[in-house]
Amino acid sequence: MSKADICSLLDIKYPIFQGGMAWIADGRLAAAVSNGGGLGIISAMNADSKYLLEQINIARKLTDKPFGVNVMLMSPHVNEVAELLAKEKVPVITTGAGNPSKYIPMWNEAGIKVIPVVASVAVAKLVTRAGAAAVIAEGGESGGHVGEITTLALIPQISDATDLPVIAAGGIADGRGVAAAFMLGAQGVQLGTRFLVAHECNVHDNYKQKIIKAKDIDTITTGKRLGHPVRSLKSQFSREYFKKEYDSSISNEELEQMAVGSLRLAAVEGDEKRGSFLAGQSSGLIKKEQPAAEIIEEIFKEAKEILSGADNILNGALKWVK
Ligand code: TUI
Repeated sequence: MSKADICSLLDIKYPIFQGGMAWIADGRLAAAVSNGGGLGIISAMNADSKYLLEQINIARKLTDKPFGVNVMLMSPHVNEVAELLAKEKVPVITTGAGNPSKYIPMWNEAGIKVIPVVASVAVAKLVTRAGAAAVIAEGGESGGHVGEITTLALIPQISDATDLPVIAAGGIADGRGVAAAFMLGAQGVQLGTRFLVAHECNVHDNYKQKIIKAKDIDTITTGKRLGHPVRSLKSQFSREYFKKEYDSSISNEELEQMAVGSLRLAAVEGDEKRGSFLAGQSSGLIKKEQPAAEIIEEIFKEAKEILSGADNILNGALKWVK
């Protein structure tokens, strides 16, 4: 069965979402991505509805294109944020770090398209039944809170498990990743780390420079002991945290306490010692800062070139196949 076209569904030009990165994805970045033809997304992170409304109004001032809001389901303010979004009727809501099923009827009644991030086939099936409009299938290569399964293995399995359009996320930063995602059965892509270095992204310059300098092996996953693994750049903070996780004399409470405030320290203060610089494995592919619109144009130009050059493969590696 062919799946709905995500661009027609959401009224966007290119099938690309910007990830809803906590402390990073604000109204200004979301508007820049939407003006560039993708779907910009504001992160509701752990903030209250007052902060979120301010960011929604900033995005509305800067763009007349559709944009989304990402709801982090572990947020202490999740209920008030969920209600605000229904009242404001934002075009799209994406969710992360949990199962959003109980909020979907309220959001759908407000005419909002709900697109949950899922990291497993089971949760993809749950949200399909609950009324989602599409799913974002996120592999463990991504930055932040991650699942176990890689993008390469996850996308085709989720694509088979739901009739909804699938947006691939995790490890994608250029046109090659986009072309591969389409071949795996995705209808679109979501990129976080690549948009973090956009000119319009307000994150501290130290954060951008760390991503631009990062090599393939420069990310690490911590937090497994507490049940919520998180991928970040290797740093003083993440190395110390990693060591303490394997030290049985350290309590879970101490570990939790250590992480409090670390995302803000990285994103706002650029604190290289105590900050937690969440980033995906695609960091090694990212070489420079650019305007968001240029990032989008470049990626899709490259994806189109690659897909039009697929004859090389058909007439080369696959030449004997009838
Ligand atoms: O949510 C993310 N990425 C995030 S959230 C975040 S804030 C945070 N900080 C510290 C610890 C934990 C969170 C930073 N980055 N990505 C989307 C995502 N969602 N990845 C995996 C999932 C997910 C996991 C379980 C989605 C659904 C799910 O369902 C399980 C259930 O509850 O049934």
